[in-house]
Amino acid sequence: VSRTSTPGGISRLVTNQADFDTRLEALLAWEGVSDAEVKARVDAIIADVRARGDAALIDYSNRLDRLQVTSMAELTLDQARLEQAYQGLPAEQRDALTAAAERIRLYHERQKPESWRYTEADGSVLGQQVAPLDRAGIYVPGGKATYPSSVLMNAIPAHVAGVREIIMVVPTPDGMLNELVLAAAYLAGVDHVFTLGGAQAVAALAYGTETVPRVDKIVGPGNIYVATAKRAVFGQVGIDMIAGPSEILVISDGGTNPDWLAMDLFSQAEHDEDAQAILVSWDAAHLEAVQESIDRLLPTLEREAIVRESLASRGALIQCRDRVEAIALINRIAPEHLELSLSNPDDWLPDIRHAGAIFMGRHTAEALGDYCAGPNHVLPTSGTARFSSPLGVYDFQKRSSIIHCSPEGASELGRVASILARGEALTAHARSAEYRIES
Ligand code: HSO
Ligand code: ZN
Repeated sequence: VSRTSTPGGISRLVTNQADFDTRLEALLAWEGVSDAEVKARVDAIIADVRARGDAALIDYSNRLDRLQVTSMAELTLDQARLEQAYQGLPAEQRDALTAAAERIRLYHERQKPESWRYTEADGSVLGQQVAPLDRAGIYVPGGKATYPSSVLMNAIPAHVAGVREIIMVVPTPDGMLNELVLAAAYLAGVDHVFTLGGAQAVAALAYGTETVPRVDKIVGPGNIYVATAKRAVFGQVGIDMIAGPSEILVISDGGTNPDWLAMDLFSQAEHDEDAQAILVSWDAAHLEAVQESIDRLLPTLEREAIVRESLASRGALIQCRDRVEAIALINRIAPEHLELSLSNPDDWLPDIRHAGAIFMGRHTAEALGDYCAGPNHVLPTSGTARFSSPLGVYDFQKRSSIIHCSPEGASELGRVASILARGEALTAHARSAEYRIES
């Protein structure tokens, strides 16, 4: 696979090139790392936490996060501590966090599904009852990948869903604790926080210990150990998804300021070296202008090295023929974030089948959605938008079917069930149904 290197290092592709498909596939390819050695270590940690409970959590926290604790009390934060973090923030940060939380809450309130039922002519009632999970566990990464915004995005839908108890775990490597993360937990309605991380935190949430309550579902991002542990406990508990690197696909009609577009690409690329930023346009001169903006603005970035690596390894400026080709690319890539930097984004919507979140028009920078527009920023990555959706209230609820037969309804259904049951040679089923048949 040849790559046209430019000063920005970003690949330049044209859809009519003979090797376009091969090059695009190479850029999109992403293998979720699954390492046998990591798996073995994670399995051992999970088994140890199941066997020794709190004692194992204390040992791992001391060993892996370099702490010196002797009790679970030292790994537990109460509501007063969360509130203190919130009150202690500079007013500007407190206000911004509160405003974001409020908007996220309002958006997610709209997602609340209704229970429903209907009554048949014979008086039988059928329906669906929606109920929240009893307990949800939220994993928050420590260190440099700690995002207070992600605390809001994971906890608020759980809270809106009506989850009875929300438990957050966050590692404190070398005792480092992020006040914004605690403040976000306070605003989002988190009930308990344990300063635990890694596979041991996931194991504690999945199986419970003397101190950590067992949850029903674990959500939230994490490193390879956390991801591997979530995979391992799936089935014992529910999990959200195993997220890949962040991605953005921008479609531009040529009318947006190229500096804006370059910065939109950077905003995803700066997440990490594996993040993917792609821009597609049919306007060749415009693509040159964006390239010029990239080259000029790159040296001004705080995270220049990460952005350069991300753009060089997985980024692309793609020149396509027209709108039809652009739409085909969108649906093929199924991006986590899609920016439609166009004058008529509404006209495009009906043709877009796969995208985690769609940012419409020139002013809707993806960064606005990452923090405070309202919709969730936990989105399907690596093409999984083909079959999954943003994290939402529905992820913290489940449904029970409701069936209430009237005597007439049971009599009618009894006949049908009896025939089918005898066809399956399940005669107790048949007789149970037949008892309800009125003669
Ligand atoms: N873009 C990330 C979310 C995020 N951005 C958090 C900044 N902070 C999700 O794809
Ligand atoms: Zn982001």
